[in-house]
Amino acid sequence: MKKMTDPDLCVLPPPGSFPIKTAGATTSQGIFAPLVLGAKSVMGAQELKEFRASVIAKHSKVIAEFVDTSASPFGQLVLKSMFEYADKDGNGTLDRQEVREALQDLGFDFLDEKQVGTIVKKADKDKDEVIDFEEFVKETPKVLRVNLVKLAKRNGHDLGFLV
Ligand SMILES: [Ca+2]
Ligand SMILES: [Ca+2]
Repeated sequence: MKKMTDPDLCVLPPPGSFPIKTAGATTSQGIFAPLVLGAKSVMGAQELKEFRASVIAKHSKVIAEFVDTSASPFGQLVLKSMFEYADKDGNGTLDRQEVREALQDLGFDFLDEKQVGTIVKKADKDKDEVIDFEEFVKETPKVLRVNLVKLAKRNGHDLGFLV
């Protein structure tokens, strides 16, 4: 019988660190980086590779699925990170300028000033000229669905899907 009780085997640290600690640490990457890192922690490297391949192949579908899961706890977390990212002065609401910058950062540079105004107006249900988190959660999935699909068609896979 072999000895199976080597204590060293039991005290090995887990390989790598889990990328689930902070939302703020990932803001320098694509805005979807938290999504991909989240996927990384539940999938193996091989599955992730296949996931990436399928993302590239079926952008529009994946985007639609993300938008559809935005009501899930995970989707809520992503929306919260996005809101905090967009709220540059940290006052808990997004003004038109912050919305415009966030849309630019997302790569939606095809939106002109008028279109940004329309988005803000549509999202601003209580007409106080700023977007609070509740309004953001309601409107963002729709805005993302429309514009991410446009963006994906335009420039492929540079959305932070490929962390
Ligand atoms: Ca703000
Ligand atoms: Ca408002």
